[in-house]
This record gives sequence, structure tokens and C-alpha cells, in this order.
Amino acid sequence: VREVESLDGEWDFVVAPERRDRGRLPRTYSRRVYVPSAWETIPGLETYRGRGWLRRRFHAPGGKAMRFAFGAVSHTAAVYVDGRRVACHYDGFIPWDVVVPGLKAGEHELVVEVENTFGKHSALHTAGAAHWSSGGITRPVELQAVPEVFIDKVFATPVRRRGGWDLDVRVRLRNVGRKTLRRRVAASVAGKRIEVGAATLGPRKTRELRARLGPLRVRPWSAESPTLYDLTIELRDDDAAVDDLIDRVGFREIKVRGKRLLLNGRPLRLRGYNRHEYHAQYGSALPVEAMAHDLRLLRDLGCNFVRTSHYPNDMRFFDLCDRMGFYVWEETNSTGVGFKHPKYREQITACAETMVAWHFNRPSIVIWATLNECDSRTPSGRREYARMLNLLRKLDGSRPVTFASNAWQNDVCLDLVDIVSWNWYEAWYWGSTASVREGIDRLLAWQDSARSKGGKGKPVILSEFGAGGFHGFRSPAHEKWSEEYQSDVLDESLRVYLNHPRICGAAIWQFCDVRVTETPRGTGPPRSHNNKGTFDELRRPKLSYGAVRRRMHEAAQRRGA
Ligand code: ADA
Repeated sequence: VREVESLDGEWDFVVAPERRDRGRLPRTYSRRVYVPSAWETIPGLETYRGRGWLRRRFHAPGGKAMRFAFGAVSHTAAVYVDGRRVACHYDGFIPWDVVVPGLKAGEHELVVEVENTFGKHSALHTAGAAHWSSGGITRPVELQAVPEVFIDKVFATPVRRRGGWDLDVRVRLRNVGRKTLRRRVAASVAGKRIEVGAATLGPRKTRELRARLGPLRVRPWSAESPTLYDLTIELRDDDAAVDDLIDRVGFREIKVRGKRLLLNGRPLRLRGYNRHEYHAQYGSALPVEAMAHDLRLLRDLGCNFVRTSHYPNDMRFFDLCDRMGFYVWEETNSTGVGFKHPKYREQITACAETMVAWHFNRPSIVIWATLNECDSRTPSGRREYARMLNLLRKLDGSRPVTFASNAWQNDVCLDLVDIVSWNWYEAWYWGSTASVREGIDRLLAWQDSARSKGGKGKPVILSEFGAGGFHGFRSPAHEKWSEEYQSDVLDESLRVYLNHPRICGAAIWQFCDVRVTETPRGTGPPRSHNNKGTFDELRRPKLSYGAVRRRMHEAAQRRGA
């Protein structure tokens, strides 16, 4: 029912140093760029940190509100329609929308002002985050014509019962008009249709309606058998359908039982990678074909698991994971962030709320996480971990929550999580391939003792381990940074971790080499890249591909998956 148009394609573009006018918005633009894209991929702007403006025209049908849905703008944005500021937004890794009512039928101008600088306005995108923070409209943009009351979101939770499935649905309606209106909602999935209920909404009000659909005759979703169903939500004014929302859902249940993770009641073992949304050719704005290619590589490697380090990913990536069958750990945009930054609390809270709200229905996502390698060592850090983990639980009680820790025996937050996750670089920052087994056994023995204060008996994921290796640096002596040494480390790590009775998930750091943030006087890693990828930034495989592939497939066969 809803009219939807893609605003992807060519937009006018200018960056601050190229502007010759002084007004709030540019009068002239210097070039055309493709949206979505990251401006670092434009010759001359490879290292540009500053402001840019993107402009295009759009058509409004009149009589409807216009909803602009941005997949992501990196990382600070202001939106102008016909020269009037209608929204501003922070965080380059989350989707967001702005609804503009009352536009007359005809052509209008849309300008998006974008900024990717660091400082007091930016708590999550920081120089310390290591990965490069792009500039630009980096994910797709959609224009939707919506009625005054429209379906803002639907939250669907599969419920596993003895011998069957139900689906809990929560429908959020939003009134952007000036009148009080009454609307009815119906939902259907897998051949079953129900009336969800009716709601009266005053101007600028939001309301939620809930219902349970079931019993449903459906096949469960798993990575091995990723069956999806269309859930259709329909909004009615008397007998006329005035809006609708169709989403794919999958029926699966993820639970923690003692030391294990259970998917649909059966033990789950996760084998895969940390993956940055990054490619040398596209920066952080990967086209869907490149995402599908990454997943095909992961499939060939025998993986069933991706951690979206260190931020929420593009919605199309989750769609692909849903359909191809991958388990996903998704986390908020927060690696090594400082809790004292003036904007920290507001920005991380918005990130968590948005991530869960927009990605709630993706069956592939089985874990929510937050605060990679932050302060989980001190009482004040612990308060923040507690707040964020409880927030995730409140937003969605159906998925386990965790964070990736590098505090190990000094961690004071293990009682707060459902899964204990370790970033553990034995054989790289310390130790050798000979100490991989002994090193992890020591850490896990501590975790299972009373001394870990709450980590005892909880499922364990090795959320990061790995080694640097330069593509093309081959060394018969297996020196550090050679493809040979990287391959040795991954081979031994996977041999130990994938067979370890106490470990239910392992994610290699990392899928591909990624560009890191510029550092003063070149103090960063060689090539300004994190070089621990099994692929380089162009997806050229390194020697470790063979070892990883063999270990992952062996493990998959042992588990019959
Ligand atoms: C950390 C961090 C990663 C990466 C890694 C490394 O654990 O979470 O983002 O920087 O270290 O390569 O050392």
C-alpha cells in the first residue's frame, strides 16, 4: 500500500574547502556523486575529515507526509527540505528517519549536510576507535509517502511451544498529523490472519498494539535451513487499507542453558569471523553484491557466524544472513569509548535503542552486545556496563546479551552478562602457538572458579583472536607478520577452540584487513591498516584461508552442521 521510492543514485556534492559561497547551504555544487558511497573513495578526498553537502530533488504526491529513511549517514547529519532544517542526527552506523508532513504536490529540494570530524560532538566515532570513520551517505536512502497515521515499526518475537510456534507481534503506530484518528490493525503470517486491535491516536502521538498469532504451521529457522515467512501488517481506516508493512520473519529460539547456547532446543556452536563493513574500493559503503560475496567466502570457509565488529551493520547485510543462513552477533557502535565524554550517554543509548528497534525481526541476529573493550575493570565502569546490558535486555528479552572483554582476570562485570566473551590474543600480543591450549585453559579455569565473581558456569565465546599477516609477505622462517605465521596461529587456535568442551563460539579477528583512523605522525599500524584479515582489503586471500577452511569444515562435520 505504501508508496516507496529509492533515492539512491546521483546527487550533487560539494565539500567545505571547495565552497565559494558563505551561506548556510551551498549555492553551487562541484561534482556529482553516487549515493550510497563514502567520500574517501573519491580521488582527492581520501583523507578528508570535515563537512560536505549532498543535494537532490524529489517529487511529493501531495496530501501525504514524506518519510525519508536513511540507512546511515556518517557520521553527523542535518537534513534540509526546500532550505528548511527538518532534522539532525548523529551516528554513522544506524538507520534513522525523518517525517515531513504538509509538502505540496510537486518537486522539492533535499539537502543533507554531513560531517565526519571528531571532538566534543562525537562520543562514539573517535580517533581511538581504530577503524576509519567515513564521510557521506553510506547506506541506501528511501522516500516513502505515508498517511497521517502510519505503521512506524513492527516487533515480531517467535515463541516456541511444545510441538509448534506462535508469533508475538507488537505494532507501533505514529500520528504525524494534526487530528485525532482511529485506526485498526490486522496481521497475517503463514496463512493465519488476526485482528490485532484498534487504537485512537492524538496528534503527534505514538501507540503500540500487541497480539499473538498462533498456533502456526511453520518450519523453524536455522543456519542450515533458513526458512523465512512474510509477516504482513495492515492498517485500516474503516474498510480501506491506508498503510502496510511487510517484513520477513524466521521462527527460531535462542537460549542460554548452563554452559551452553541452545538454538531451537539444540546445542549451538558458533564458528566464524569478526567482520568490519569495509572494502578498499567502497570504504564503509559496500554494495549489496560485495556483501553477498563476503558471505559466500564465509560459507566456503565453513563458517556459520559473523560478529558485526564494532557497530550495527547495513540492513541488507542482515537480510542476506537471514536468507543464506548465518548466526550474527550485533553490537552497538562502541569500541574503547570513554564514559566521561559529554555526549557519550545520550549517543550510546540512542544507538542501542535504534539498533534493536530496526533489526529486531532478523532471525539471523542471535546475540546483542555492547561496549567492546571499554572499562569493565572499575566500579564506575561496571555501573555503565550494567546500565547498557540492562537496556538491551529491556529492549529485547528474547536474545542473550554480552560484551567482548579484554580485562580478563580483572573484569568485574561478568555477573552482568548471559555469555562471557573474551578477546584473547595468545600467540600474537603474548605467548606462542605452543601456549594456545595452556593459555585458554588457565583463563577458563579462573572463570569457572568463585574468583571470577559471576562468570562461573556461563557459556564462553572467544570473540576475538588472531594474528597480523601482510598479504604477499611469505617467510620460510614463519616470522611474525608473515602469511605463514598468521596461518600457524589461526590453525592452532581453531584446533584448540573449536574442539574445546567449554567454548561454544569462536570468532577470528578478522575477516579482512581494514583501514584504521589516521594517527598523528604515523604512529598507527603498518600500512595504516589492521592487518589481521584472512583476506586483505580487496578480498585477496592469504595463506591462512586453507588452514581456516580445513578446521572450520572439520568442526562443522563433527557437529553435523
Ligand atoms: C581489539 C579490538 C579490535 C582490534 C584488535 C587488534 O581487541 O577489539 O578492534 O583492534 O584488538 O587487532 O588488536
